[in-house]
Amino acid sequence: MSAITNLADPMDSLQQLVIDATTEIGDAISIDQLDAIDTTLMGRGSSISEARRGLGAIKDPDERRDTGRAINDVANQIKDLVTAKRSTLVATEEAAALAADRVDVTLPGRIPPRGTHHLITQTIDEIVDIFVGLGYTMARGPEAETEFYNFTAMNIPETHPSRHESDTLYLDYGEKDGGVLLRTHTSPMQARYMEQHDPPVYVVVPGKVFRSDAVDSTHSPVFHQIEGLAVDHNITFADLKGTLATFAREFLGKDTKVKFIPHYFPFTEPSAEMHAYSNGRWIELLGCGMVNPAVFEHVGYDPSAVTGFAFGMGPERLAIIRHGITDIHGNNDLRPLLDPDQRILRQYV
Ligand code: YSA
Repeated sequence: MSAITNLADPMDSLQQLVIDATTEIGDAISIDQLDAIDTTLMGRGSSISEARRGLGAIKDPDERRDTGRAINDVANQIKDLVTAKRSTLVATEEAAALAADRVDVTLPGRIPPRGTHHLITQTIDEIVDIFVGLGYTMARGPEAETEFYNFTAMNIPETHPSRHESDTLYLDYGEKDGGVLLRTHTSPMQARYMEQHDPPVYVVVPGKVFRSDAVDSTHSPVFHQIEGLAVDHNITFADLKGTLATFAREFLGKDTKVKFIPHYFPFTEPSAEMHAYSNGRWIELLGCGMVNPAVFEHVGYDPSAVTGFAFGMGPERLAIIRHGITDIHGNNDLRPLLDPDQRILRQYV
């Protein structure tokens, strides 16, 4: 840039300043750069302000006035050039920001991954469907249950070991009906349902249950049961066996071998367990029996007018048999069902 005071003719140097400033301002590529040029051209140490300071040294008043006017003209020209360039740069920078933020509304949307029911839920739904097909309805009950319904109404004596804290998880909700606990089976819903409904009753009740069980290949401390209850006139043990064997063949395949072995439950008499043959061994699927008349009395049914059977099955065990879920040695194992690993779960969508 020319220094006006260094040139012999100040008018020439003002002309040169405009030429140089026009090029410099025209070449600016950002507002920051333009601000810096503006300061150099018009600021305190600039040629323009130096020239203004030098005006006092011009003795001739006409020459001083003409030089002063010429300096002001040049200053105004530079100001106009900076203003024009600034609006061009603002428009360019805005256009660039808009282009960077542009949303392409024609792009295809991102499809969120689709969830599915866990295999245990699928198993429960399928089992309930089979019983609905046999004429049963479905009900649900509370997971936090009273000691009365979980044990007493099911004819389980005060001294029974399953009432101990080593087997049952008690909740700290006061002493109502003997105390509150996490239900250890779905059987309390037998009593709750019969209190609310007159016979005949054909109902299944799926739900979560809790026990102080250690995890192993067939046990989990939190698992599911599906309770079944049929109460009518003249229901016999043959009805129980026929219903449960039909269910097993429907769910596990028509060649499924099942066996009933005697067992003891305080709420059924006689009682049995049904086992299924799978993978070279028998595996217990459910407990069952003819409803004990003492249970009918607890709920206000006349034990001389009705009979019934009941069962409680474990869907986790049914799922591992049905889908061949095993440990690395090939033995049925429910632990993979408790694992949130997507690589396992995705196999059962
Ligand atoms: C029996 C007679 C009836 O008239 C009605 C219901 C019953 C079943 C009884 N309430 C009961 O809970 N029996 S049980 O302790 O043997 O459990 C029933 C089924 O739940 C078992 O056959 C098994 O399939 C499953 N099970 C039990 N403990 C388990 C389990 N599944 C996974 N983890 C556990 N810890």
